[in-house]
Amino acid sequence: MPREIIHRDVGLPAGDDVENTDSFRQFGCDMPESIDFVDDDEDVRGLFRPGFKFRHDLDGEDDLEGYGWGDPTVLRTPDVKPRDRLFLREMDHRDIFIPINDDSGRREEIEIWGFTDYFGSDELEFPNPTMRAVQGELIHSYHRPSHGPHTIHHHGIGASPINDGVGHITFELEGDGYIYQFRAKDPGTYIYHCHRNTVLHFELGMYGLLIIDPPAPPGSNLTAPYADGGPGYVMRRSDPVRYDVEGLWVLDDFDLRWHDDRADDGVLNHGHGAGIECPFEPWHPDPEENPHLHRFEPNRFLITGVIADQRDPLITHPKVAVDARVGDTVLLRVVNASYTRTKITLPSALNAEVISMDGKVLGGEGHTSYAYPFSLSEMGDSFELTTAQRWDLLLHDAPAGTWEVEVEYRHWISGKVLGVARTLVTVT
Ligand SMILES: [Cu+2]
Repeated sequence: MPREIIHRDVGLPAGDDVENTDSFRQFGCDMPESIDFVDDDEDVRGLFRPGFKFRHDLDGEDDLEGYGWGDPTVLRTPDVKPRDRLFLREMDHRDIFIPINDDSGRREEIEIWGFTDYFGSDELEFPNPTMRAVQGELIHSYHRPSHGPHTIHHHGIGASPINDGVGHITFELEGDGYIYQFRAKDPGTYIYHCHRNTVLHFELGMYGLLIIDPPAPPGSNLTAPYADGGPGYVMRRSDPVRYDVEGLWVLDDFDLRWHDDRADDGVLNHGHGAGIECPFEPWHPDPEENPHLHRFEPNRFLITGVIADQRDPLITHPKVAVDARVGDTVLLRVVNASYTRTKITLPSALNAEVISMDGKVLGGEGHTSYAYPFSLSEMGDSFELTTAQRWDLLLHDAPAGTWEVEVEYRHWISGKVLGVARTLVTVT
């Protein structure tokens, strides 16, 4: 039976042209890229109208030149408005050292792709630097790609299609990139991630937290956006609640074969072929070594960029473990950035309350008639998150103790436990 060729493979370079074949492996899919829209020819593709594709030199955005980006030419953001806040993210990929369990220096070198913050550190951080905005702000999120096209999808934000950054639906960014524009409408926990060849780029680390904070109430000594880790305000129903400590728990898993693109016998190891036996790339002779993207067998399990050693999966690294004082209000933002179903179990003594899901406040605006915060004890103190789901939980009046939280990473179909991570909420 002839093998089915999926649409994205049509029109790609064929034959044994090494350069083209490598290009396909790295970046290959036949999607419009933003550079296509600023070419001089008149052929406008897809959903864009003629006249849309002009180069522009960032009308009203010329301060970007001051960031050392030369004379950037980017695809015009339609209906561009004065922004309240700007994020700049550049693509980078490096082997970086991922800590194991704690900050004692034990670590593993792993190739990561990600976004660096132009205003922040030159180091590639994993997860990538948090974007933090204030409810109601008009956001410009400028992505400049490199090493091939990428996008930023601000997951859960509900941007207009052209600002949604879903490569296969709209376009992917080349050249100097694009300024995504959206309104930070609903306070809550989100993620941003690359949406080109998504399964691979997301796995390789192209994501970070996106948090929309409610403004502080009048008279408060805090100003939104709040610092990662707290203190700050979070919406509970229609009211801002002050929290003292914020835990950011981003659950992830790695199949290390996917993170290895170093050529050994001249064949790239990981699966830019996207799980298909394509005509442009010979199947690796050893399928164990070259899983492509149809096989994901995670062998590293992480919380917020720290590996849980499976022989002793307790993570005490300060990026992950939460320290609070008796009586504090603790906000936990839990995000599943893995490809497993994660099951999170909290000690019942913490009496966690679920206040928000996927950037929607339970009982908040638009949800007042049917949704409300609830105690996690009603669910046996456990909950499951599938990929990209987020729950926010409050611990009111945290009781003294050293409380162990457990995460099981369960196979997305069978539910079999593939890995475990634990961390601590310590209240003194
Ligand atoms: Cu990407």
